[in-house]
Amino acid sequence: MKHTDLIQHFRTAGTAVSITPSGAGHINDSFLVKTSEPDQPDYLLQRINHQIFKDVELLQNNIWHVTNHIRKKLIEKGEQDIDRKTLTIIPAKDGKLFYFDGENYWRVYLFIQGGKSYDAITPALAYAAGKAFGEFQSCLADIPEKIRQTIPNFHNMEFRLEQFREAVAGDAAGRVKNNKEIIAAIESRADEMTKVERAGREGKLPKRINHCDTKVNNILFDEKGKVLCVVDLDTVMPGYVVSDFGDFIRTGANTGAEDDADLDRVSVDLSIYTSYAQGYLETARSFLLPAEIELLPFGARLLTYMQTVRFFTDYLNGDTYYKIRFPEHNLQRTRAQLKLLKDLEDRREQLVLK
Ligand code: ADP
Ligand code: GN1
Ligand code: MG
Repeated sequence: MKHTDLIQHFRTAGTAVSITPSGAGHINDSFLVKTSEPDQPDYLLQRINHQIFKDVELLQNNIWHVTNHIRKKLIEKGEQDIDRKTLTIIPAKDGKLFYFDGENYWRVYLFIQGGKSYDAITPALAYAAGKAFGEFQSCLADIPEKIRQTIPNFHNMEFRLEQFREAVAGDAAGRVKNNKEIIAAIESRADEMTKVERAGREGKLPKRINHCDTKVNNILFDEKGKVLCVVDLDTVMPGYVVSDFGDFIRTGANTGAEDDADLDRVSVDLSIYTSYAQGYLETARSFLLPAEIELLPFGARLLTYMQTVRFFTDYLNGDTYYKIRFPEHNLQRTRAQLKLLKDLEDRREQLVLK
């Protein structure tokens, strides 16, 4: 179905005049829908990857509850410009929160005008992002509706290792033999990297509503560098806060790219790390347990390790999960993440937070 036809199925205002690809996520496809009338909003049309988000209704219900809760709190605080401070779902004409065209699932959000996302940031932006993600967790702590797992075991390291071991055993793409060193690097860290799951089972770590995809480009800033809005709410679900802390460091505090071909460029930027931690703790310290705060630096290693395992598992499986831009992309991503992990390990002492 043509995108111009698709948008007709939603309760949008104005006349859609252009629909162009937007954003560079690894999972969904996004399109900016511009309308001709200056007083009408633009929209973001997204094709939901339903191979990954298998229960689209559950997914959209989660996001509906989350965005309504955030909106309610913004109103209570007397905030202005609320449509730029939370995502707004535009329902389909039949009242559903998505539209199924017989093949694909689609959703529409209000487009946040002037929102800018970065893949590389400054310490000042990192500090603001840290505060915003802390506020995000704090805001959702009392959400009355049940927020469900949109992808079961999403940040469960034990489960990710099981998937990895199955991929090694299955060797679907015949890639195991040339990558023994990576397999050994993953296995040698497996015991330490599953300690959060064990601590959770022993009742030492609580689950809270987390974002679970705190990539640096999932936060929108205004032109002055103030945080507007946290986006990409597909994976908001209960989890350990170390995950959200770690995923931001993995992406925002990397001096190179997530998939850098030049490993010399990949390392942890300590000033970004420290600024993010400072911002995050400013808004989150009041509700975090000492055990959670103590584990934050470990979270940076854990999420970098988890992403290494996830990219590499996908590589072994023959690239079935992440969008790739060239044949060995997932291997290149794996190597870059492993390099970042080693740097985080080497600088362990410098990562300790007070
Ligand atoms: P993906 O799951 O593919 O990462 P996102 O929901 O993160 O998709 O969207 C991709 C990018 O589009 C984001 O990084 C952000 O820069 C931008 N974006 C997302 N939602 C909006 C919105 N409502 N308005 C403006 N820009 C947005
Ligand atoms: C995916 O959709 P995007 O690009 O924000 C992935 C994250 C990974 C990330 C790696 C649902 O996020 O978990 O950390 O790629 N999302 C899903 O860059 O798997
Ligand atoms: Mg995203």
